[in-house]
Amino acid sequence: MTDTATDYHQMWAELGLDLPMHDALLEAVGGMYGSTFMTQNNRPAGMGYLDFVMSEVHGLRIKELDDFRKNGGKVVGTYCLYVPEELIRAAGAWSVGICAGAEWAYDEVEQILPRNTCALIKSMMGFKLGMVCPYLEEADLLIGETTCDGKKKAYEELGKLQNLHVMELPQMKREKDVAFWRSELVDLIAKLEELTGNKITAESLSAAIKEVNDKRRALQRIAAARAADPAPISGLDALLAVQVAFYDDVPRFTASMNALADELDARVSAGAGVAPKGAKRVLITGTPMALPNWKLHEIVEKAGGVVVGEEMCTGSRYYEKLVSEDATTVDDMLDDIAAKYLDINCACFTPNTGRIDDVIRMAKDLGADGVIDYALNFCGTYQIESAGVAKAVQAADMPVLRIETDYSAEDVGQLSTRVEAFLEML
Ligand code: BJ8
Repeated sequence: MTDTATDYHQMWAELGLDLPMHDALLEAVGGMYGSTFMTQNNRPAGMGYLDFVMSEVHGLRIKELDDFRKNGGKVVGTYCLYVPEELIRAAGAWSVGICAGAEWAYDEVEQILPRNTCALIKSMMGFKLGMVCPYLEEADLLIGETTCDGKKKAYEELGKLQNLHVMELPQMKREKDVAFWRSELVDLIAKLEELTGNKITAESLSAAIKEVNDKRRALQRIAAARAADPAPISGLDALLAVQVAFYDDVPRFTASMNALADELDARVSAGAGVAPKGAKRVLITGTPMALPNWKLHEIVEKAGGVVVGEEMCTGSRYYEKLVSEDATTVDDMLDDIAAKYLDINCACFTPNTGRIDDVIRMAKDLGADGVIDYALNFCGTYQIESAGVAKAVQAADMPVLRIETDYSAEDVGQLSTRVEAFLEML
């Protein structure tokens, strides 16, 4: 994946990576990227930016983090949408979402975690145990959260290997839960100020809120363009944009995504798209697709469908809602951040009817012909919600396909057959 002109092995060695294994990972992901993304037709020129970012995902970006840290900066790694990147940036640190989207070192992982743990958690542990993730090794602090039981318990193990702070996330959304969550934000601020030596001020927090909102606004523009028929961008490319949003430089990424959105708007006006007008349009809802998990989108789009939206953490849950920009004091900004983040509709919450409302609204707004509900095996929260989601989608007169899978390629043939039959039926 990395530009062959620059050799980063010295940097990776200094980070303590397992070099032969890391080379194997880069080769595998590079091959997947080539066959999945570079074979698509009529991609927007603006995707060149994301192709470049991906080609340097363990190279130039890690060098930037490395240089930042050598100049006294701190890097904070996160695994979940509930961790507010605004606070991390306001403390002068850089936030990176740690990838957990590929099978790695499962033999070692299964000595610690049960075999029947979801792929995302296994991957999170596997990248650490296998010493193949430079983002993890650049992180001065990891932030975990008490979402599902699997993640919560896995953080106990990860915390033995790396500096880790766990935020306690309530699992209901009553007023007292919002107040409790706000108190967790106050604790996080103390932790970040201790780590960076910087005080979070009204000025730094307001600037961070604005910057992160701008990033989300750019992604909203891309999402809105996908309502057009023909779709101006593939689901694969739109998914990639959100995946990259978690770790790229914020202002640079925002500018590039706004340029991409301009191009998509022009395509929509010209009636140009990546799939023929009338191609079957699918909304996907469910568990997040961390890098480099592109499996389901690839299956749908290779079968002739087009994914027009993702109701998931690597999708609308990430960019749909913004933190208010009206507050002028840190206290008021914290109220706004607590409210915005607790408004994310994750299946870890009970009840979580807001997610179903989101799915129906998005499917209608985006002109979806059908919905695919996607859950990782052993993810109890999303698996249990699946029946309710399916019922609500059918009640809204839309077909639904329920899929449970993992990160392996073993079921690709079987899934392709099911997806093809689903698209034919739409
Ligand atoms: S806000 S979806 S990123 S918790 S897939 S680890 S839920 S067993 S990832 Fe998630 Fe935050 Fe929610 Fe989003 Fe557990 Fe399920 Fe695994 Fe999951």
